[in-house]
Amino acid sequence: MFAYMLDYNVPGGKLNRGLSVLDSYKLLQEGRELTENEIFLASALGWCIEWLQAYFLVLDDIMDNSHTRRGQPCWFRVPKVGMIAVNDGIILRNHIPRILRNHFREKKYYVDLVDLFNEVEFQTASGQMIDLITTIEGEKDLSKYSLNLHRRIVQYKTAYYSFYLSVACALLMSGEKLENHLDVKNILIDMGIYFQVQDDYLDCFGDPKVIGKIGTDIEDFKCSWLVVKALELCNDEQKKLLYENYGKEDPACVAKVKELYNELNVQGIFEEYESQSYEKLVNSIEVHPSKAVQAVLKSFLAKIYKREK
Ligand code: DMA
Ligand code: MG
Ligand code: MG
Ligand code: MG
Repeated sequence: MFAYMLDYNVPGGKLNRGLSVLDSYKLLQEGRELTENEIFLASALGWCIEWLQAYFLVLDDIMDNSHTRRGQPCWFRVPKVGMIAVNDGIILRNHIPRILRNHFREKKYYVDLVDLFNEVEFQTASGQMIDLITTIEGEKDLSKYSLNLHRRIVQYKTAYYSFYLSVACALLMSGEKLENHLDVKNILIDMGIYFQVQDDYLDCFGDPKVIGKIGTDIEDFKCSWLVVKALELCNDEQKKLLYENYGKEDPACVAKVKELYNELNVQGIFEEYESQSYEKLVNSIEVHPSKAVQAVLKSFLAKIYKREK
């Protein structure tokens, strides 16, 4: 049962986050041939991030009342699992310090590594908290939704663990101190925000067969980038329609919201946002003094630009 739970929840994603530790470490070593042990350690850290991700996703799907993930039913939807998924999430999470202790206990950067994972987990959980409390029944209020609030949510719930964490792991392995790399961190946070805007877009406009999940943001009254943009663009009549239909389970209400997104050409606005963000990110990467760091950031950006999954 244990192995089944792991096989169901840990693999099956794109592994972008995990693989980026090894990729980034390689680039930071500027072409030096890595030893087998270095490859092993970078891979172990990559897997820690994938376990962290599995833990967040198992719980996120319960909280978001989602249906599918990575092309299969969400773990809590598996009949014999149900709310045992909560404990499975905790078990997935508990493996991170165990992996770290097993393989990194003797390293100079061990404490920094443990600290990093703890801090990033706290940031993510805080982001999830803001994401969730904006949707509390009886307190739903679209007038609170703004680009500012959206930014705060996605910076915390997504950017730290999805972008900063991999590169921070590679920096620690390279003997660097994280406080000397705040500029890198800021660029990665911006990249993470862009990535979550894509996720919001794909929730509504992506192909479930490709992204492996069925969107629930409209039903869940999420502070999605799409609804924030729609609120910016709509007239009074369209606003009334949004207020009446956003956050309802009824498929007819969801369809009306999607229709309005099309009317307002939110897709076109997204495409504009996508190319503008790309340009801004490239510019901020290119002013970085280190070519190796530039290569790390560019390889990360190339993985996500115009992604469809
Ligand atoms: C993802 O937010 C954040 C975490 C920490 C999993 P989300 O609910 O938009 O993700 P997804 O669309 O994958 O359910
Ligand atoms: Mg979700
Ligand atoms: Mg969520
Ligand atoms: Mg989403």
